[in-house]
Amino acid sequence: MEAALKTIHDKVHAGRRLTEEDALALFLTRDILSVGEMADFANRRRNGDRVYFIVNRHINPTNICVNRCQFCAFSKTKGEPLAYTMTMDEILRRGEEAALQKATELHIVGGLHPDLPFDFYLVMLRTLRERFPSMHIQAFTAVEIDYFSKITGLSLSEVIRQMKEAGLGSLPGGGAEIFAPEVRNRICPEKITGDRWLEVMEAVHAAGLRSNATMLYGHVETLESRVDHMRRLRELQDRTGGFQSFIPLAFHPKNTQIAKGYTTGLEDLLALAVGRLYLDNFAHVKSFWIMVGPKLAQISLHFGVNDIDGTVVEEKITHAAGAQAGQAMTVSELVTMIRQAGRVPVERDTLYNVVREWPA
Ligand code: V47
Ligand code: SF4
Repeated sequence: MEAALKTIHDKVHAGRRLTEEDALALFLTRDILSVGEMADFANRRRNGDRVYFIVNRHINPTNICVNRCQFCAFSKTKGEPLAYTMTMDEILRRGEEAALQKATELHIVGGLHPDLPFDFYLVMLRTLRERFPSMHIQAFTAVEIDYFSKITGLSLSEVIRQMKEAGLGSLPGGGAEIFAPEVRNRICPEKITGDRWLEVMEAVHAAGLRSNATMLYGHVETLESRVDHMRRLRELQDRTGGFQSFIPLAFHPKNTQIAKGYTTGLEDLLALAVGRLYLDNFAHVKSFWIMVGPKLAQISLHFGVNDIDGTVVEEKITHAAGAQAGQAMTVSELVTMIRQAGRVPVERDTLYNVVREWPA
């Protein structure tokens, strides 16, 4: 083992916190098996052999967005041929399908629409909660929450309070991208700053809601900016403890404004493993199988990952940008994938309560 890795290995096994230099050294090594061993150790110390998945359904009510981030192939400008906004009936139909499949979660995110009023979202939450009271609604990125505050003039805490009252259960982790301004200014100049993203999440956690955190990698960012991103997540998590899972998202370049190839398998595994090792205060590291493909997601279960998201059913954001994976997996496919990796499949709900556990 390389000398730098040996020091890190000893720290990990002693339960000591890694530094930013350690994280950078991990990103730079090609000794992927040593990194995997450490990340697997850290994961199993915390989560044992259990690997979680969820029966969920993604809904993207609109792809019309005023931001038009450079890396986003999903969004359209109002009036463009493929721009859409779902009616409440279309949203409810997806909810019905989810209920039939015994989904426990609706995952709802969309573009920043120039003229849908805040009330549209409140009515959507209320209607979904009334019709499907047993489903948890995980909805709106920090970027959308900030936008609602902008268009209404309400404070962040008031927006969150009203949404919570209408049925919002937790927030997904999108919109984080890479916090460093020099990267953000190149890939999403219109988007809220990294500071603001963190401020929104702090307010969300203060309101008693949990959330996830993502990191979009494989575009123009440097390894240092990835470490900086994770450092800021770890700091906020030390203060609030409100993040449930860390989800590195592999950049998909097709139909975007960023000329770059796809990420490699090694890069994907390192992003997940380094997340597990550096973010020692995050219980869960999730490999979103849609982004890395089911095969790599399965391998990642030996590289620090303990969650592979879920059934998903309809995925527009990554597929608009060239994702090759399907859009849906059945429970039995997810269970087989986890079992064959030698782990114990556990169906969870959004807040990581056990819905069903399969014997090993
Ligand atoms: O914020 C957009 C990313 C995110 C591309 O919290 C892209 O459980 C790759 O955050 N290539 C939204 N990624 C999706 C997201 C998410 C997904 C699954 C689970 C959870 C969770 C959160 O998708 C955006 C952005 O970072 N994204 N375009 C692209 N071309
Ligand atoms: Fe809009 Fe989100 Fe796409 Fe950016 S990533 S253009 S904010 S939908």
